[in-house]
Amino acid sequence: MSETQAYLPSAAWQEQAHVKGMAAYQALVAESEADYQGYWARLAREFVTWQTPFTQVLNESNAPFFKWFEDGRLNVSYNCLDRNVERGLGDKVAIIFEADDGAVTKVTYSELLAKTAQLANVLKSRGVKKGDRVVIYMSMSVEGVAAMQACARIGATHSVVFGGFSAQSLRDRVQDAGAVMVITADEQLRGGKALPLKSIVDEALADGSCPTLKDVIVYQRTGGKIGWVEGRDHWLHELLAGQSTVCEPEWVEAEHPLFLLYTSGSTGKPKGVQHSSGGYLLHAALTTKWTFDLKDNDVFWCTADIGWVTGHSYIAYGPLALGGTEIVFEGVPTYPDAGRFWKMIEKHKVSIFYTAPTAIRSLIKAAETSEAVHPARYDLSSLRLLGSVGEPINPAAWEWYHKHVGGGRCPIVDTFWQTETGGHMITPLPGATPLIPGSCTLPFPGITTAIVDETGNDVPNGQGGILVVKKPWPSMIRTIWNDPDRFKKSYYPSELKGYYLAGDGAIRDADTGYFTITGRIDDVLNVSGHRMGTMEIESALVSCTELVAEAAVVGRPDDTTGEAICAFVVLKRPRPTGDEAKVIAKQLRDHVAKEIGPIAKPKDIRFGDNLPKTRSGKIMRRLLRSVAKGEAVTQDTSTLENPAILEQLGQAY
Ligand code: 6R9
Repeated sequence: MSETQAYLPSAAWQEQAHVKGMAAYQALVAESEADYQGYWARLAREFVTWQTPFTQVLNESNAPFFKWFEDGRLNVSYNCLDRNVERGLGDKVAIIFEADDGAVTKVTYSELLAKTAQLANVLKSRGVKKGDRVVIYMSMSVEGVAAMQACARIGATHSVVFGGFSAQSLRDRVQDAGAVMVITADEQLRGGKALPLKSIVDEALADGSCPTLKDVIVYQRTGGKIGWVEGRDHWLHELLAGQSTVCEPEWVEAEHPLFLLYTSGSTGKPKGVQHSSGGYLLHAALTTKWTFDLKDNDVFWCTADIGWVTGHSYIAYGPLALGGTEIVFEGVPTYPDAGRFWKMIEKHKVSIFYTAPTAIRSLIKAAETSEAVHPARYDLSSLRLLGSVGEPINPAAWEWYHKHVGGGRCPIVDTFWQTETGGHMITPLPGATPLIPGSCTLPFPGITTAIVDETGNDVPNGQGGILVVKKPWPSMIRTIWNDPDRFKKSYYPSELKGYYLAGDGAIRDADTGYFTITGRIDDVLNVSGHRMGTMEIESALVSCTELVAEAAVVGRPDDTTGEAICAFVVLKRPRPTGDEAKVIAKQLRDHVAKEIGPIAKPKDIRFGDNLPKTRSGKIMRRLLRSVAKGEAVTQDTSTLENPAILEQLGQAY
């Protein structure tokens, strides 16, 4: 990696950006190093409006359960809505909503505030109180964002469940969170199709397995036919009728849980990552300003779904906290054709565009196949900044994005972060950081990422290791809901000197000190930027008890999705081949879709009479990874109990 490959910020960028040039970046880093708490306190006063100012900054007395701004009180929805209206931004467009069919609705800050307040009053009228958990199982919509804001307004803790998750996954989350309410829609529209939401909620709640659940609120999106449980189900529009558009915000402590978001770990069921109100909001707003350089006249578009953390920090909270104008898009990038993103950028004059490498890679493929959906066919001159998130962006995709979408003039911020971190951790700042394709560059000012070995000792630059964060930061995960022990074990293992363990491997360049993420070091896969535990998929497969005896799941590289899921399956019946194997593979995929959701369907399924195991009975996953990649097995197989199995596993269905 040499300096000559770097893309330097233009003079204009260095002059106009919120963080102007490398010297400004370094000054912020120096400020945070000189007085860590003072630095964060300054920003917390600047970015968050407190109803009761905090006097304490960081409380480390019960580490790793850190507390930030503990005695301060605030309301997140006040900060995102009322505050902007009070600043005179009431008539400014907060959300430009584009529906699947292209219909556009614009919502101003005053309107979003009124809608949120009404919705908050609905929640209150159904008895939802501060601290109650509300599950939101919604498509991308203004109502989805307003539902999150409404929870924040009354101090209820939301847990958004991605609309692609199955009834079983939804049930697990409602149960674990002990939710009192589910907010959903009758159906969602994606790619010209109406997909069920309410009927999945019905299935999730059918067997009375969620005793805490009282109400299901249904937003009517399509008017499609749905089932109805009297007493439990309520139409949102009926409950909204007559509700006041004023709702006094509930002032909560800074540490009050704003939301839980379930994400995959290496073992067990998905964990409910618990976030705070004050520290979380600070980092969501701060990173939106510095990383995305959000300005008053920008049109910001983050293409993530509100079911993922990116949709929380960079749709529901960060841009609204700054009074920005943003796009909320209901549909998919390939409908009506793969030019949809470019068409929308042109139509809405999007200036900041934030998406995932997997989307970029699939749009590259589409553009290379059909000239009509090539970005060159659209006027993308409104763009000034591009972003990437979710997985490493390979340099070839980076270069294409830079040249064909950004016209060679837009910096790309490759933002590394996680559900647990709440906001950006390692990222370029567009007016400061020289960019090197494939590297997320340097820590955000105040974030103390480092690379260490298994015992927590720093490794020299140029040598790979384990990515950690040395000091607690305001938007960090507070705990795993219902499982503080798992929180400690997963993120603060005793051998790492009290550092936060991210779960990724990384390397710093010997010359520049730039970070490159080398991928997960645990059994978590990243498929199209979605996190999935191999164990979760294995349990889904073996839960197909009539067919499956044993299953092992590994990842393999995939050109479009980054990683692909590869399942090795032993059936309770003789090993199938040919057409029969295809039929059973489909059955298993459908089963996984039902258990977890379609995103967890294995791309490859390989059948064996057994799995390759050591004499002590351990599945040889390293070997499975080679088989999955289609590589010749060069590893030492001398400890393998049953070498003949390898030949059977050669065929993927
Ligand atoms: C925001 C988000 C987190 C995992 C993370 C890492 C991978 C995210 C990345 C990246 C390389 C980037 N990841 N951004 N890897 N470069 N810019 O994606 O959260 O869904 O929790 O996933 O995604 O492996 O540990 P989440």
